[in-house]
Amino acid sequence: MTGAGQRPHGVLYHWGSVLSLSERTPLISLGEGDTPLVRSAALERLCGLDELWFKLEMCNPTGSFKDRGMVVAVARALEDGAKAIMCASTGNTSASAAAYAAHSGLQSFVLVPSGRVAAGKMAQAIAFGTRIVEIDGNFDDALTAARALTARHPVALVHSVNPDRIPGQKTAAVEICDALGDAPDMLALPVGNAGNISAYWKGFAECAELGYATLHPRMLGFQAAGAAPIVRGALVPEPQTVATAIRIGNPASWQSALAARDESAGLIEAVTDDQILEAYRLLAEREGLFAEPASAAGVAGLLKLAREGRARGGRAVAVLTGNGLKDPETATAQYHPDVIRAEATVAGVERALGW
Ligand code: AN7
Repeated sequence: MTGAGQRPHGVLYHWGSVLSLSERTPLISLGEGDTPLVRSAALERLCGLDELWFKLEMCNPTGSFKDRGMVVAVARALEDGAKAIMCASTGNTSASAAAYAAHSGLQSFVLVPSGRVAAGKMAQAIAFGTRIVEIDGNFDDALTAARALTARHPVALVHSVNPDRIPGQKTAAVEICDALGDAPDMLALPVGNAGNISAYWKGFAECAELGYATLHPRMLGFQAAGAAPIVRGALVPEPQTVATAIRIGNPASWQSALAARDESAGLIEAVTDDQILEAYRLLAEREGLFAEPASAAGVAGLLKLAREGRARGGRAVAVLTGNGLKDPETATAQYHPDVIRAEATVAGVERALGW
């Protein structure tokens, strides 16, 4: 028991058996993992699927899937006696690193591309008291700097190149098999640095080995068209997309993403910003799910496959990787809300509504 009437929780506690922790690993937690899997209300049919489920990774404590891997990386850093951690980030990794550092009494440093991080993510980093360094360049430049800096200074690198992050993130695949009673036929998700697609594939493969699942899902990864190095097979020096979380031109886990795609008979394709924003609006308006633009890329991909006559039914899970609240500018730019003013009386509101 961790306290009066409270059961222990979190990824390290629940999934220690699949994470090969040591006896000295501190079981820190902000309540990450164990996120809901909810059935689609409307998009299932539009996507030409028999079943579509959403894995709500936006329900993690800092609002993205990054918490699953970060809790493991930070616990390991603590175990190794680290006093400070560093990462490069398009925003969500930095919010997560900053939160777990604050929780654990570690100093943290985040390198972010200047002017390209969504406002909510910056607000989180500021609130958690991390040292923010805005790099005069893009995410790929920030990651190069973070790798070199952590090799020279006594600071632990908690980016997705950290070997503890992917095992932490794979726990979401185990949860999906647990909730559905088997693996789904397909898993759709956005691809940026390509760590998550690699993590899910590892998780599903282990589920099959351990007898939790009979199926190996096809991994369906989607990059933004302006930031699609894996699709093009070449680095993208100046990646551009409204989905700033996946504005990445040189993914760290490129090779393992290709392996996940090929071993699963899956695909990694591109979706345009218009397709991403259409899926973003449909998720909110038709499902009641407010996910950030990058998260909508996976759903945009499923819609694209259906429109191109490439959907073949079956059961799919789409991972909603981050919360829409993180990027209020994109939300407000999408809509022209018809807000009416009214006097603060019943009659005034009736008049304004035309009742
Ligand atoms: C919401 O935070 O790379 O393919 O630095 O924030 O595993 O990189 C974020 C990536 C998808 C892509 N959805 O996942 C970072 C960062 C959201 C994200 C991705 C990210 P990966």
